[in-house]
Amino acid sequence: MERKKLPAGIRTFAKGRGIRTAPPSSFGERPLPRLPSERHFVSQIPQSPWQRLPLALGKRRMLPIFPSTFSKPRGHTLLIADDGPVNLLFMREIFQRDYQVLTAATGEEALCLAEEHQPDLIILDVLMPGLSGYEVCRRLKANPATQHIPVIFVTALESAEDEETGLELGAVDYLTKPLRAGILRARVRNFLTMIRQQELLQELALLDPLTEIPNRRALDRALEQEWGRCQRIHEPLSLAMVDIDHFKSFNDTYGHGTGDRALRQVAQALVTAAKRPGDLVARYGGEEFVILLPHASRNGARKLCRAARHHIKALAIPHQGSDFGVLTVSIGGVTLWPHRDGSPPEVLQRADAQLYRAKNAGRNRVFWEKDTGGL
Ligand code: GH3
Ligand code: MG
Ligand code: MG
Repeated sequence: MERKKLPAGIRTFAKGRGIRTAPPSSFGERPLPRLPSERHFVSQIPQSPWQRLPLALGKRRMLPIFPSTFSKPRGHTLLIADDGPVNLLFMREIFQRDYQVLTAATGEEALCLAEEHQPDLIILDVLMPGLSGYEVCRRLKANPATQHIPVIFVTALESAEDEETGLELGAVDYLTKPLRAGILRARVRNFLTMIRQQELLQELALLDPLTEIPNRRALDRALEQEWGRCQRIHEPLSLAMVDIDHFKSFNDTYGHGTGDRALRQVAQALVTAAKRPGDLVARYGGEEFVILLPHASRNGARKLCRAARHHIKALAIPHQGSDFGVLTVSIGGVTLWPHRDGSPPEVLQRADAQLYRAKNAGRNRVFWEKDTGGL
């Protein structure tokens, strides 16, 4: 066996803003909109990219790798901040058919709503009492919870210096009033399309194309995150390395196409076994997989891995080069308490050492650290 060198909805109802005396609308000839009901809702679940992977593909043929994450609504949420009630109403009317719209009449309110609801895009007025739009943008960009949200300034300030200031602060666009509704709608739509495409690319970069499960980069990220989480709350973390037995000879006998199909079957069998929220199955390399089981006890994790091994053997994929006549896997695992032992690279190394034992003991078995024999 090749020993590789180890590396390292909510749904809330937010109160609408009071409509105060309207200044003259700066948006041109449209008739003044009627006052809408003073309520609007948002629905958004903030998630890290690797948690959204199954949705990235927009298809259902994959098993839910992260089952808890299938509920993200596909609609976009806009946050519009403007101290002019008529402007707010006007923009809300432009967008409310296509997006969920949140409105804020002050900069402070905009900051709170942005952090709480994680809108996809913020449309920001510059001249507002209290915090100016520039200051709001500066604070949004300084806050890790909101710095990724794109900002478009829509303002009456039309000098080149003002535009430069806005763009320097990190806004993606700077539009001056008066604005045509059609132009504003098109700009926002184009930005949201671009953002979605960027997100998709980022998400695809974390997927293994053959098996459609998370790849090693996704595993490294998840392991760092879960390690930190378990360390903070004094919980155990279990990790297992899985390696297909005699896979070289399988490829030699049945061809690479059949080998690829077998890899997909093994991946799906592992995903089926590890389906608690937070569990992660990743393709680690060639014919090696990793099962990450945060919060899992030693016994629980070992039991799950034994079941997975049985399940893969029961797939009964013929393998004439194996002592068992069918395709099997060897698994090595470890359970650590991150607040007192180890590190992410070490957990991988220690699981790999157990895998090595499983291979040496005859393959098709599970070895856990401190086990005297494998099963
Ligand atoms: P052991 O039981 O000791 O693990 O033996 P092994 O033959 O499985 O291990 P070895 O590391 O010698 O061979 C791994 C094989 O996995 C070699 C390679 O052809 C195959 N492999 C790696 N990636 C892919 C892939 O994407 N598709 C296919 N079909 N085969 C792959
Ligand atoms: Mg291998
Ligand atoms: Mg192998």
